[in-house]
Amino acid sequence: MTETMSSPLTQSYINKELQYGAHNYHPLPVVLEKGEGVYLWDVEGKRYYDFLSGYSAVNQGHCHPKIITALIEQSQKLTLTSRAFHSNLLGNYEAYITDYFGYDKVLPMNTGVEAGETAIKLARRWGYKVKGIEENKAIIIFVEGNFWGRTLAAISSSTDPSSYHQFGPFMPGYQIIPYNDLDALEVALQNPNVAAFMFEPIQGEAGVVVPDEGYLSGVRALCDKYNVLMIADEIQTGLCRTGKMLACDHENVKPDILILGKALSGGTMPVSAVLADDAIMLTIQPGEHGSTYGGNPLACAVAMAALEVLKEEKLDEKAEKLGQYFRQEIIKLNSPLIGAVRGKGLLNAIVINHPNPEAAWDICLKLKENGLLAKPTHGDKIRLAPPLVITKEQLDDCIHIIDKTLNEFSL
Ligand code: PXG
Repeated sequence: MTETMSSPLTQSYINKELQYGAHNYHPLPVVLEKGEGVYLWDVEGKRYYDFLSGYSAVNQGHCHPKIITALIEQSQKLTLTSRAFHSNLLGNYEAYITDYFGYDKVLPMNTGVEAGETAIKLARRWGYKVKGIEENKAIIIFVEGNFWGRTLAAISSSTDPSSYHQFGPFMPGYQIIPYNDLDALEVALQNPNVAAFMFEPIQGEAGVVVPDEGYLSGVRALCDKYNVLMIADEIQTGLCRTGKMLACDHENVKPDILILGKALSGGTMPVSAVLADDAIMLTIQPGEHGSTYGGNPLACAVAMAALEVLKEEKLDEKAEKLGQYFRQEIIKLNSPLIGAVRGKGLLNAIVINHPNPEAAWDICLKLKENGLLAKPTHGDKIRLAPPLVITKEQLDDCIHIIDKTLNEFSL
C-alpha cells in the first residue's frame, strides 16, 4: 500500500501506536484530536469532513451538545452500580427504549458483538424452551458476507478469511447460506432444529450490500412460516442511518429480536441493546446472562439523550433526503473510476473501477489530503457515510471534494 510521508508531529503519534499497540488495524495516516458535528481536526489543526462516522456510531455528529451534557451531568452523579443493585435510571431507560421501538423488554449490553452473542443465546434458549428443539441441537442460520464483530462466536459465522483464519476451532450449530436468497433460506428453515436467522438488513462491512426489495418482508414471512426467530442486526443500519429509524422499517417488518449498538450512545461510549418480547426475553433467568457495565446509569442517561436527538432532529428524514441527493450527484460526476454507487439513506458506497487493487486506498489518501476522511472496505469499495447532521451545503462541498479527488486520480 502506498504510504504518504506524514509530518514529524503526525508520524510521532503513529510511531508510538506502532511501537506499543497491537498491529490489529491499518488506519489512514491521520491523527485526530477534535471532533464537532460533521468535522474532525487532526493534530496539525487541519479540518476534515468525517465520511466514516465511526462506522455509523456518530450518526448524531461528533460531541453532540445534548449527548455530551447528559454524559457530563450523569458522570458527576453516578456511573456504575453493577446489576447487583438497582439504579434510578435503568427502569426509566428500559421503559423509554422499549416504548421507542415497540418491544416488551430490553437486555442492555455494551458492545455490538456482545449484543449479537446475547441474541444468539436468547434464540438458543427459546429454541429449547419454547420451540422444543432437542438440547444442544439448535442451529442459527447466517448469511455469506455477514459481519457482526470479532469474538469467537462472531468469527465462527464469518466467510471472510481475514476474520477467521487460524482462529479455530469454531462455534458449532451454525449454518451459512447466501445473502439475498429467499429460496436458500426456505430450504434451510425446513430443518426443525433451526432456532433463528440472524442477518443485517443491509450488509455494512461487506461493502454496503443492499438486498432486493422484498427480501426483508420475505424473511419475515418465512420465519413466521417455519417458527424461526428473525434476528435483525441493526447495529450499523439502525438509528436513522438508512433513512428510516430502522432499516427494517423500509419494508414495515418487525424482527423478533432487534440488535442495536453504535449510535445508541452517539459515539461517546459502548452501549448496545437487545430488544424482544416476553415470550423470548423471559426465557433467560437471573444469573444466566449479563455484564458488569451493561445498563449502567451513565449508559442509560447517554442512550436516552442519543435516541431523543434522532427524533428531535428528524435524522431519518434528513438521511433519506440527503442520501437520494448524494447518490444522484455522485452518479452525475460520471467518473470512470466509479464502477457502482449503492446504498440507502446516508449509508452509501462506491465501488472503484481501476486495475490497481490498491486504488481505493490511494483515493482515500487523496480524499484525506483534500479534507475528507473515508476508509476502503474489502479492497475496492469506499464507504461514504457522514454524520446525519450534515447540511445540504456541507454535502455539496463534500461532493465537490470527491469530484476534485477523482479527477486528480488518473485511470
Ligand atoms: N454488527 C454490525 C452490523 C457491525 O457493523 C458489529 C455488529 C459489532 O459491533 P462492535 O461494537 O462489537 O464493534 C458491527 C461492527 C471494527 C469494525 O473495527 C466494526 C464494525 C465496522 C467496521 C469496523 O471492528 N462494525
